[in-house]
Amino acid sequence: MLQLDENKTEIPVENPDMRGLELVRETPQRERARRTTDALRLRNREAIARLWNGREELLAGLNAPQAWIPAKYFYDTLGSQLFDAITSLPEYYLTRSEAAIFSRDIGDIARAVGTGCNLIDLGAGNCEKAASLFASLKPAHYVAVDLSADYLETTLARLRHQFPDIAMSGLGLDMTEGLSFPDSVPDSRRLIFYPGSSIGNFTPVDAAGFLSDLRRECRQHGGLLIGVDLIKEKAILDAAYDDALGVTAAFNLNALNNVNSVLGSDFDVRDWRHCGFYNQTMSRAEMHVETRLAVDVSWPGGSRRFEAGERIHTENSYKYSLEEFGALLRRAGFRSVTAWTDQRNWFALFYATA
Ligand code: AVJ
Repeated sequence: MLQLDENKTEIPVENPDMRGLELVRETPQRERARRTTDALRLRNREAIARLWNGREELLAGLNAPQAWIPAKYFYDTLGSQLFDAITSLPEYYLTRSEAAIFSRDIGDIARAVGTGCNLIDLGAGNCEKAASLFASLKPAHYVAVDLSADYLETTLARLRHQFPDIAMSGLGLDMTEGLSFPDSVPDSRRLIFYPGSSIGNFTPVDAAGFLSDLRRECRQHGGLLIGVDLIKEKAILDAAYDDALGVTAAFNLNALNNVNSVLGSDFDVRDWRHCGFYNQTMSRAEMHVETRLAVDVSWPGGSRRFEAGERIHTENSYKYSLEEFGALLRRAGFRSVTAWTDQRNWFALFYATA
């Protein structure tokens, strides 16, 4: 366990995206809230229809000189299944490293967090990660937040049966409405749980904004338990985002199918190849789709030509040092910050108190 000293002088910020941190307060809350949805995983068509209503954002991205597609377009049902498959790949160490921290340090973590909290699980999905903490954390109430309320209800029905002492609610929260929880979410002793390094999909500036929203939602005596992928050797990160079996490639290219179904465009997946690598200068893994030949892509009301080798940027996954992320948490207003890492120092679990 590592106690990150509150009074430590700020570490120099080398990441260019972090220079604008002070601007965060000026970012309109609505815009920030909309972006938070990118980090959530979706489960079914109904939820996706709700989340993918940002047709304008998608069109702006496709028409931009450097084209991009919001990362949320990965997660239709197939995309979520492909992501689950990614977590079993030998190259994708993130999920296993985080699990290793939980299994080795759960006693320590439970002592820091205490029992009887109101556990709020962001992007709960199948609720598996949170459920594995129930025995140690003994939450009074479990609130599973995901875009698909229907999917959550099925999972919660099973969990309620298994853990009759824990009050449970599912929240099909569309964070485009802002990140504030309804009155049904208990006010006291909130523990917000945000595992998997999903925070990496935000730029550091947006992450700072999102973390201060979370800080606010923690109220008094609350805390945040968050998983963060750490900076490491490029070769390891390159492999994690470009695996030998091509599962990450399928996950990435599937975004084009999802764009077709939303926009009515005619991307042919066969024309595109996966690009996944670590950008050391930016401290982030990047995914792009790259066209193998010059193509014209059309949709109702528009079209675009992509020259051979041209790319569409589909995801950023930022990596942090322990010090950088600790500083980000303190800037967001969290007070004491504790971190646990796995044996190789590849992944960190932070506990920050409001
Ligand atoms: C779910 C956002 C944490 O960034 O590592 C996996 C998504 N992208 N392989 C990540 C992802 C490529 C993943 N997160």
